[in-house]
Amino acid sequence: LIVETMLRNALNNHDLEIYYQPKIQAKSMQVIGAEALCRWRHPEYGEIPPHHFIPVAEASDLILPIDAYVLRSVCEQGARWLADGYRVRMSVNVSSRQFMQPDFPDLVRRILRETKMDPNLLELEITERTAMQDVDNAVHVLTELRNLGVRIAIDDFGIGYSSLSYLMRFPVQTIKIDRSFTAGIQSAVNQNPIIGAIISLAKSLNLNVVAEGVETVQQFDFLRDNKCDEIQGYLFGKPVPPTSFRLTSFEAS
Ligand code: G
Ligand code: G
Ligand code: MN
Ligand code: NA
Repeated sequence: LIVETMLRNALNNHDLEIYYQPKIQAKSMQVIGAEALCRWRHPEYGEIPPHHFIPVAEASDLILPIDAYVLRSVCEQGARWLADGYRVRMSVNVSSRQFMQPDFPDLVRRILRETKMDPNLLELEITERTAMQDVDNAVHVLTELRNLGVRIAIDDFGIGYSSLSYLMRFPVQTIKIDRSFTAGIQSAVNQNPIIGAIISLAKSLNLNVVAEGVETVQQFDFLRDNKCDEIQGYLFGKPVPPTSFRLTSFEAS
């Protein structure tokens, strides 16, 4: 309860900061997207990463104004970059609770209108678990969101193995392979067939595939050779404040 009160104050005082982590297109080595990840700037404890406070927020309704604040800030940033000539696809994590709100699509519509953000440049990341909680509802909500022109990514994909047959029902454009699979890649030669299988499944459904948690050149080479479209991870960049975000391309290896 104390943490909740402190977090509520942080939200009111704008002590929640949004960091951006680059997504690199494997083929061109261009930075084509950014995932927004929030940080709590605490006066005493410094930067608190989201896994310490998002679960607390998710256990209360506090996650709703937090997610709304993040969504609005990200759209403002995306519109600003676009005005400066940079088309960056902005990805935002949506909590299960927020996704289940009946007025969530309305909230997204309102924020897009008020920030003048290009809907095609906004991607909402929904975890596989959230999408699977109530499949019929998820199909309905995702369809409404798609009708606004935003993109949908299924985050942390691959851990809930039952979902493959449902994937075809969801109007999504992207899957993000869970970090645990990337961590299992030790060399450019395949030891774990699952990640290759996920990529080919996704490709056969015409989905864009992102691998997250890429930390080594070996992992990058394996993923690029296996036709993974986009790479995200410390190899290319940690989450950074928008002023430090690199908007151009990387040298091919
Ligand atoms: O950076 P870290 O590993 O601590 O992030 C942990 C989790 O916090 C990730 O699963 C990420 O999706 C989540 N997260 C980060 N920022 C946000 C946010 O703004 N809203 C929601 N709902 N989750 C977030
Ligand atoms: O669940 P979600 O995918 O939203 O979580 C993203 C989290 O993964 C963020 O907290 C981010 O800091 C973390 N992350 C991003 N890249 C890497 C990486 O290369 N290695 C590790 N260990 N974590 C990463
Ligand atoms: Mn995510
Ligand atoms: Na993820």
